[in-house]
Amino acid sequence: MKMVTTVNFKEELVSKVASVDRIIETFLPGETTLSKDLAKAMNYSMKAGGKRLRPLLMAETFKAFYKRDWIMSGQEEGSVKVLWAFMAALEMIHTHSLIHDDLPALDNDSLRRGVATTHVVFGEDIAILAGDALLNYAYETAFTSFDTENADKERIGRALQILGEKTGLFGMLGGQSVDVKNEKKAIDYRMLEYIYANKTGALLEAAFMIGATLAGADRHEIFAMEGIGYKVGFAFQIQDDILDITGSEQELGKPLFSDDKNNKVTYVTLRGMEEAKRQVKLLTKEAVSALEEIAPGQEFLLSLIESLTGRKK
Ligand code: GRG
Repeated sequence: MKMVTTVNFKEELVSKVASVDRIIETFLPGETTLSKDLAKAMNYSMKAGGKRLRPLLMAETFKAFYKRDWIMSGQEEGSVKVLWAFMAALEMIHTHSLIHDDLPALDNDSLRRGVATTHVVFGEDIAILAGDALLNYAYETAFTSFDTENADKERIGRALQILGEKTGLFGMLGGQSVDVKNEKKAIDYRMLEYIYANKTGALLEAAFMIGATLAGADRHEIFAMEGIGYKVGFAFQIQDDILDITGSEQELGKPLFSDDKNNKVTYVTLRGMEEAKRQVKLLTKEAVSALEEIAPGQEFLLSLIESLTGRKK
């Protein structure tokens, strides 16, 4: 595959992730009032880091269609403020899913983002509530964008619709339910594809689609970005399967062999390690070509997508 790596990709990535961290931090709930213990549990996992991939993809897609330079340079335009709220909201939804995914009733993991999982630190009861509260707070956060001066309310409405659909029954939660119901069963490729497209792919699709929507992209462009999100999401989950076997616990920040422990059929168990690696590269190549066609000249975004094939965490 031809790598389109930008000259200082790694430095740029570090600096952009730091910007995303700062943006997210401004939307986190204060740890005040009698419910401060819940807020602490919500903030614990949000502040533990993570790659911030979804908000970063959203911001870069926004930039591609907004046709202005990097949008974290102190510009205070309404559209940018709205984008920030949606970046934080998507990361909250993603973090909610991780808190719940780690619970004893689901994967029962005790390490996430390099630190003890929320239920280990705060107890199972508060971890359940923290996941619920983060999911709700995500929408509270996204709704605040209606208060932004000169905001385009129609775009906000459409972005909310995407956020809701991609999170719920016909997105991440639906996919996760099929995954959970079929643990320890010999599922076929069709079902595996459904699970991956939804439990992992849907939020990545949302990142690309919302970024494009808030920047004023048309329906055709948003549809194309959904397709790119599908491919990136599928490749991302296959790489997750690979890393669950070949990765390092320290780099991943979560335990290895989680799939084996839970008797899960994965792309690797179904098609083999070599085919899994080949498929990650193929899907990435297709996503990159589609992006070059619909939004030419997005070097950082292309490099970011390509970097996921070799990710170790
Ligand atoms: C509501 C009971 C209940 C459960 C919900 C929806 C859900 C649990 C879980 C979603 C499924 C899930 C965790 C899918 C895996 C997707 C994935 C590979 C997550 C890891 O994402 P990264 O690598 O994580 O981007 P960081 O920590 O870097 O943000």
